[in-house]
Amino acid sequence: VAFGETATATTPQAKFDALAAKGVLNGYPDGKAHLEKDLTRAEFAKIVTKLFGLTEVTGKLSYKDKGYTASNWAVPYIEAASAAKLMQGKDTVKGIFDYNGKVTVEEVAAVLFRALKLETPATTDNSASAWAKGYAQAVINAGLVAQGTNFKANATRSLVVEAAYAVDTMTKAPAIKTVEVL
Ligand code: 6LA
Repeated sequence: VAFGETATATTPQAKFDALAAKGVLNGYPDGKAHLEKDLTRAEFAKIVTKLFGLTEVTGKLSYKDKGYTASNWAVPYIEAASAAKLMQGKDTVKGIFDYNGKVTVEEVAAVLFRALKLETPATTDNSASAWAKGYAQAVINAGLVAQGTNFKANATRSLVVEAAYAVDTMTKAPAIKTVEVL
């Protein structure tokens, strides 16, 4: 890597390592990334908090799920993502977040759409549910998730790592400076 350049990770494992070094993700106690595993909505809220530099929120319990108490490790992250309006839960009428449920690709798309303030595309061509079609298309168009992805499926750690790495690269890219030549 030449002076002034940043190494670009190309494999999911290298991207995981780069994000782990920044504290966005943690490996498992066995020291492995387990990129093949699914992740829960609680785990995803933690990644969202770290990736977008949100402030953890304590002393607030916005949801009514069983076990959603002050001693639940995920609460500060879920509250942070909710306060930032990046997550709102599965059922706003009943106040259910579903923190133990697996996060789906379309839910990941919804969060990235909101966080990055992506544009709603005029047309869509993807496998997402009706509520998420626009979000899915926006992340496809932004190059964050591949077009052929099953958006209704659970998101693997590998998919989340790839998308998070792309977001981190996008948002941390240095601004191009224009130099006036006299
Ligand atoms: C209440 C609602 O309409 N929820 C939508 C959608 O907004 C939710 O997005 C996230 C990312 C969330 O905000 O928690 O995941 C769950 C989604 O549930 C959807 O309704 C089925």
